[in-house]
Amino acid sequence: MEIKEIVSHFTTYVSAVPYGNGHINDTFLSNRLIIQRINTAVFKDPDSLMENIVNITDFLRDKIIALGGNPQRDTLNVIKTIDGENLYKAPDGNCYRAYTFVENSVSYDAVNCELLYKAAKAFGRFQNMLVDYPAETLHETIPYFHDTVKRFQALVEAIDNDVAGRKESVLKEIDFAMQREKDTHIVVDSIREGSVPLRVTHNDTKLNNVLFDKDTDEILCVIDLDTVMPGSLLYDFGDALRFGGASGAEDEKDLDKIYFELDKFEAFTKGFVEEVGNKLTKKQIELLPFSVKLLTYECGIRFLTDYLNGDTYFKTAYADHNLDRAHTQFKLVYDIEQKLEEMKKIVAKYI
Ligand code: ADP
Ligand code: GN1
Ligand code: MG
Repeated sequence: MEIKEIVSHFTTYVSAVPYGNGHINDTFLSNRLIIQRINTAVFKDPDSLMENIVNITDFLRDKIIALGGNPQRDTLNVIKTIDGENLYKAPDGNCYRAYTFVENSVSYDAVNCELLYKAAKAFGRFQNMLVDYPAETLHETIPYFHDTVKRFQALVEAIDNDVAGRKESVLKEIDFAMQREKDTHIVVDSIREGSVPLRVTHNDTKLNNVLFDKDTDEILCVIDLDTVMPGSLLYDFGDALRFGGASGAEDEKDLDKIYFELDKFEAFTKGFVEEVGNKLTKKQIELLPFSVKLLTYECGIRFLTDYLNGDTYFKTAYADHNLDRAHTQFKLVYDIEQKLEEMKKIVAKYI
């Protein structure tokens, strides 16, 4: 399908350029709109997904206006098709949506402590603004998204099926994952018991899902709302530090360059606790450092599973891309394990 044709369902076509570097959707910028092909292999019910996003952004817009903010920059804004639909469904089955382009904004793939502190505040405020959102009206866009027990089962299935014939080449990585199976139950069980409450959370708090002002680095908004669903604050905290606390890129090949940085952990913890600290239960506080290890492990086993399945989920640029990503995540897990005691002390400093 021609991009020109797609754009014309939302606005006048001028030109279109690929934009950003997410692993899931295809993003274009055209005539001051962000146009995205929704990855329907990942999000199987795009209508429900868009219903979530329209409702969430409407809710956020009302709050931002009430607080005297700028709703054009402080939240995403969905642009409907010229026929008034949330999505353009192309004859070839692909689904597209549009947002207004947040002008003069930037998202970062590598961050310093100052930006991390700000990003933590952005995710914390996002969480606070949604605290009274009617969670029961949200569709679960990816069921069991952060259910580590189910993620582990998916890995076991991928190992058993070995569809891409890659199992023999990753026995060490499989062993690393297997040794930590007992960790997979901890947060899931705490949610079931009620010591960790279910909230509306973002669930994909990678740092490049926050937009900053290009000139001042002031926080603008949290984006990539596809996975906003009931979850745990621990998921948002852990996933943000999985990415933000790493010393290098998610696909760095030189593992000597990959370790977990405690100053980044401290910067993010400070910002997050300043915003949501008063909402944390005793159990959540206890599990904050562990959540970073868990979410990093979860992402690592997801990359490894996708590698074994023949790279069907995450976008990859070369044959071993998912394996390189799994390696950085496992290296980080190992390093976090050495630093957990230090991390607990840092949490105690801010609670
Ligand atoms: P993915 O799910 O593939 O990660 P995102 O929704 O995060 O897709 O978008 C990819 C990138 O596009 C973001 O990291 C950001 O840089 C940019 N982006 C997305 N939406 C906007 C927007 N409304 N205004 C400006 N930039 C945006
Ligand atoms: C994906 O969409 P993006 O690139 O922000 C993934 C996250 C992973 C991340 C790893 C819907 O995030 O869960 O943590 O890649 N999103 C989805 O980089 O699976
Ligand atoms: Mg993204």
